[in-house]
Formats: sequence, C-alpha cells, structure tokens
Amino acid sequence: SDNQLKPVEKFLKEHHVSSDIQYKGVAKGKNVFVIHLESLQQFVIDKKWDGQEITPNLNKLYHQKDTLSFDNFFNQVGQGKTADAEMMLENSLFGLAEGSAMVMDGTSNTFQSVPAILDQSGYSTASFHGDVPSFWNRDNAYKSFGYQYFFSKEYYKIKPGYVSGYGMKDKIFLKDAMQYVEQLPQPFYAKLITVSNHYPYLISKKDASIKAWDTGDPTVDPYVQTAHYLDQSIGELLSYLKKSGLEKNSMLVLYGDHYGISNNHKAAIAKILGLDQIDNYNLAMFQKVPFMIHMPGLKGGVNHTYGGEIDVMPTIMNLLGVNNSGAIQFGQDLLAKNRNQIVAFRDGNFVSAKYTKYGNDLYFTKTGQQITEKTATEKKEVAEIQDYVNQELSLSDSVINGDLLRFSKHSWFKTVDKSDYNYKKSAG
Ligand code: GP9
Ligand code: MN
Repeated sequence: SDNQLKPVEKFLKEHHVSSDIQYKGVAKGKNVFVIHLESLQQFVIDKKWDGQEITPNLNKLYHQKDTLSFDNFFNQVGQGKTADAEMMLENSLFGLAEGSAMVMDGTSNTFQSVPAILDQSGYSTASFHGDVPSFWNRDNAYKSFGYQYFFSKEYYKIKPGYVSGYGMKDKIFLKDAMQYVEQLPQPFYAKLITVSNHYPYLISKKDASIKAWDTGDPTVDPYVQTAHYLDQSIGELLSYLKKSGLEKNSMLVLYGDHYGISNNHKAAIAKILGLDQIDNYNLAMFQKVPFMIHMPGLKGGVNHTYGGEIDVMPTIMNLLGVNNSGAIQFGQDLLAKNRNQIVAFRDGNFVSAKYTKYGNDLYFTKTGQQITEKTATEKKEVAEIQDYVNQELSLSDSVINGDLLRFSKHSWFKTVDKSDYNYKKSAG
C-alpha cells in the first residue's frame, strides 16, 4: 500500500537540501546530451603516458571556463555495472545489492525517470547504443523509463571492422548516431552509451595511437589505449557539435560509469599511480570517475564536493529548471550549498568529506591517514554516517523491490504507459 512509501518520504524529507538558486534553470529548454564514458576513471584526467596526454580532449573540456567539473565524484555501482549507473543517473535510485535492478525490475516496475519527466515537459528523448537492444534488458527498462526512442545496434549499417568487443567502435557509433540525433525534434534528451573502453580493452593496430602501459599485467595494460581512443571519439563528437551549431543550444553531461581496472590488480594500480603500495584508501579514491557538465555560458570551474552517480538527477533537473518537487530521489544536487557529501558505495562502505571507509578500514579523507582507534567524537560521527548510508541503501532497495513508485503521485507526473513504445526497427 502507499503506506510503504511513508518511511522513504520521511527519510528524504529529513535529509532534503534545497537546490542551488544560482544555477536554477540556467539550461532551461536546452538539448541535453548524456555521454556515457565506458569504464573511464578520473585518474586518467590530466595524466600523461608515453609523452602524451591520455585524454587530451576531455582534459581540455575539464578545464574550460564553461564546464563544471567535479574531482571528487565517485561511481556507486554494484553488480549491475553499466545498468546500475543508468539506474542511478536517470532515477536517483541505487542498483540492488545483488544482480541488476534494470534486468530484474526494469520491465515491470513503475519509475519516474528523467526521460519520462522531460518528455512531459516537451522534450523528445532517445538512447543510443551500439550493442544488441537486450543487453541489461534495456529494450524493456527504457520503456519503463519513458524513452521515446532506443537506437540500438540494429539501427546502424555495420560494415566489416566496425565492431570491437561489446559493440560498435566509439568513433563510428558516435558519428552514425548523429544522423538520428539530427532528426530529433528539439529540445531533445539524448543518451549516448560508448563501449570501446570496456574490458578486455580490445583495439586494432590502426586504432591504437598510444603505447600500452608496461605494468606487466596484460589485463590492465591496454586500458590506456582504449581510453585514449574513447577520448578521441569524444573529440570528434565535440567538433561535430561545434560545426553543426548544436553545441550552442545544448548542455553536455559526461560521466564515467565505473572502474575499468578492478581491485584485483593492486600491483599494476600501484605502478600506474606511482605508489609503492596500495591500501584501501587508495582503492576508495580509485573509484572516482569523471563527471562534467558543459554548456556555453555556464559558470564553470572544478568543484570539490564529494558526490556520486546518485546525485546527478537532482543536479540536472535543477539546471534544466524542470519541476519535480517531492520526487523520490536519494541524491542531492551537487551544486547545493548544504549537501551532506556522503557517498555510499553499494556494499555499505563510504566516502565523506571527513571520513572514508573502504574494505572496513577507516581513513581521514583529506590525508589518507588511517584511523585505528577512534575518539568518542569520531565514533559518533562515523556511526552517524554509517547509519545514513545503511538507511539510504535499504530504503532505495525497498522502493525497487516493492515497486513503490506506483504509489508516488505528483501533479508534475503522469504514469508512463509502456505500451506507448516500440523500439523495433521496422522493415525496409
Ligand atoms: C553492454 C555495455 C557493457 O551493452 O553497456 O556493460 P557493463 O559490462 O559495463 O556493465
Ligand atoms: Mn560499463
């Protein structure tokens, strides 16, 4: 019954922070590009290898005056990886502790997702991906999210050499996707999901324009090459957006979905970061992913707030000036003044502005110094953060497991009718 939603609403009300007024509606009516940077981690930003920047195009964007960049932004995914990132970004709900919420509940649940909300305020909405439509159950979950269009692999002409690993090579995919983007009525919300920088980081000789790392760990070493290729594909996309004039009336949101290099590769990570050894603090910080918002005229800069994927939806909704007050969102606007800066990992560990807990070890976030014996104050503060993290995760789970958004009624939202959508490419 709708009573099940009460504890969720109570928690969200207690922890509500008002969005930033200065940024409210600055992107009103703009097209939105959400650019999913597969497995891209924050540590590659501004980093060099073999005398070259690994991500020159993203670095340039990162430092531009009209880009809001975040250097303490963390991925918060669980086993659902990409799908969990999508769930968080477009619903401000966590993935589940096990499995993928998009697979298990994406077909049947009710959602109040970004695409559906924007559709209802006059946007056209589309997701683009160069892989099969069924991966992560996107072909069903996107209907629940209210996507009007889903241009998966079957919508592109695939020639020999176009596919690598999980789908179309990023340069080809992004270029071909633009043919559909151009036809979307404006304003539009377009999500572009890249794949080339995905484990096992396959890349042809022709596409590789930087040497592989030399850590001696063959799983890790080619990552730098596919990351560099991904960056080049973004460079090409950006120059297309400039040339076509689309940049002028668009807001770009770029994010890395999760780590590419897993914690099983400590020796290689140490080598890449130039450290003697890796502790749990280093591994926690290694979970940072890029997050940038770019728009001509935007008041940018590098923002140091601690946040993560769960916080993207409230941030974007405020920038777009689209009303969804009272929405069930577990994140807090990254630009809000009094945000709690608590970043929950799916396993109950966390990063906050003061403390970091990872692998059950506790550290001071600013210095990385380990805390082995807590003072009374530290005990209390850490317990409070842990309590918030536990509550936030379990209440988000209750929303998904109980399909509780069925009971969430708002004047600004009409329930999505999944039968309105059909993503099959018609013959001919
Ligand atoms: C596949 C792609 C990869 O369609 O999005 O997902 P991941 O393995 O990163 O979760
Ligand atoms: Mn992924």
